[in-house]
Amino acid sequence: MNNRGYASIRNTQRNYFAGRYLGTGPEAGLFLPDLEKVADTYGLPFLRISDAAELDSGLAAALDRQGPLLVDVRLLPDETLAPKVAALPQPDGSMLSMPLEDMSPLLPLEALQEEMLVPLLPASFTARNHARSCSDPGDAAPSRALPAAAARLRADRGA
Ligand SMILES: Cc1ncc(C[n+]2csc(CCOP(=O)(O)OP(=O)(O)O)c2C)c(N)n1
Repeated sequence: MNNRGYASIRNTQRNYFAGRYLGTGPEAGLFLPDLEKVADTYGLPFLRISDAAELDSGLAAALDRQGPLLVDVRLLPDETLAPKVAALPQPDGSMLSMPLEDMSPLLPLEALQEEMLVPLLPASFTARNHARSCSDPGDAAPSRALPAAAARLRADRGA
């Protein structure tokens, strides 16, 4: 899976360090070998899947093959990773580490509480207080799409 470097580090540097990239990929001094040449060096057959439209046929061709095959699946280098456990910048400059059950984009507090069997941890409340008072909440913003998704999930479960 080839996102030209380290997408999660790129994501962190984009979100927390205003896109000042270091060591994330070719854009920031990280050398990445040409995988076709790597395959050739080891005498391996090689296949590149360049975008989603090629995924089905590419994977089918790869799985049809006997023996080793190096498959270079190209991903979007800047894809936003979600849901994920985020550390949320606070107004005082500190970072708030979120509990595993409370991933970003954040659900509305009530939706999260409804899903949980045990009480929420203090960070879940702190994060939402910050999101309300912050003019550019970034990662901390509760998604508008997610309350509807949570409602559909509950309806599917018959809850
Ligand atoms: C043992 C260890 N070392 C370093 C890290 C820091 N780290 C987090 S994500 C990451 C890059 C992962 O790259 P890759 O597996 O290519 O996944 P991508 O981020 O590109 O999706 C690193 C080095 C870590 N989580 N664990």
